[in-house]
Amino acid sequence: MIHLQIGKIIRDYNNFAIVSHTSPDGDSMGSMLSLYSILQQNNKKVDMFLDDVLPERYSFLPFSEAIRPFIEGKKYDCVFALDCGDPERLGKCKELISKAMMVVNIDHHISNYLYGTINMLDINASSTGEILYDLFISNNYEINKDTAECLYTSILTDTGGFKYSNTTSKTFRIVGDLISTGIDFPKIYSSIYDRKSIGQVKLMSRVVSTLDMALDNRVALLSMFPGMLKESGANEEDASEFINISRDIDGVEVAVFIKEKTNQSFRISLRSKNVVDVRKIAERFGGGGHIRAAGCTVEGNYEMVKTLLIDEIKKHMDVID
Ligand SMILES: [Mn+2]
Repeated sequence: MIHLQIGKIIRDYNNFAIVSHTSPDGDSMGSMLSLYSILQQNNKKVDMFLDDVLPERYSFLPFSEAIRPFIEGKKYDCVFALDCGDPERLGKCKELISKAMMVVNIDHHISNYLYGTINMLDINASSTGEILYDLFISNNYEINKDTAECLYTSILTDTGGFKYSNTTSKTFRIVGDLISTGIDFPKIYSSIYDRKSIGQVKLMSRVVSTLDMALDNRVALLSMFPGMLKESGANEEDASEFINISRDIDGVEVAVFIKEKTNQSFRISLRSKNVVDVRKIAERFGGGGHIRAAGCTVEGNYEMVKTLLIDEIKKHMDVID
C-alpha cells in the first residue's frame, strides 16, 4: 500500500524538502504546512520552498513563516512535491526535484505527469489535503490542532467552501474529524474569504468593466491587464476569485478569465457551471485542470486569443445543444 510505502520513506530518510506550485492557493499552502508539521513531529529535518510571493490571506496558518523562497544550490535526499501536476509549475523549485534521490509526488489533478519516484495520485480526492489526511491516518501520525487547521484550509479552499462537486461524503467525514480537534473553523473561513482591500475592490471594478458575453450569453469573459493592477494598487492574488462573478451570471455555462502576463502571453482560467468539461478546452491549449475548473496559457494578441478561446468553447457547447 502506497500510504505505508511513503510512511517508510518518512522513517528512512532524514533530510526533506517540501515544494508546491507557483501562484500558491489554500490547498498548496495547507498541504505543505500540514506535512511540515507532521515531519517535524517525527523529528525530521525539513525545509519548505515556494518560488512565489505568499498570499497574505494564508499568513494566519501555522508555520507559514517557515516557507522560504527558492535558494540556489540546496540538495535534499527526499523532496515532496504537493498539489502540482507539472514540475514546470514549481518554478525554480523544479531544480530540487532533479537533484533529489527520492521524489514523492502527491496530487489530485487528473493531468499529472507522474514525475515522482513515487506518485500518489487520487483524482477523486477534493484536494491534496484530503489525500494527506489519509496518509497521516494510515501511518498513525497524530493530527493535532495545527495540522488540522492546515488540512481544513486545503479542503475548504479547493472545494470552494464545500460547494463544488468534488466535495464527497468522505470529505465531510474528514472535515468532521478535523473540527473535533477544536480548530476555530469560522475564524479560518473569515480569515480567507471575508476580507477585501480597497485596491482589490478598485481592481474588481476595472476587471468587471471588461465583461464580454459570447455564444448567446452562455459564455462570459473578463480580462485583466498589468496596468489595472498598478492603477488600483492591488496584486494578482486579489483577482483569484473574480472569475466567479462571470460564472454566476444567469444563463452562463462557461466563464473565462483572461490575464495578460506579458505582452502577447495570456494566462487563461476557465470555469463551467453544469455541463462543459473545461479541462478538455484547457488541454487543447496545453493546459489542464478539472472538469469544472481548468487553466492554460495562450500566446498571441488579445483579440486573437479571445477568438481562439470562443471558437474552442463553441465546439464543446455544440455537443450539448
Ligand atoms: Mn489542489
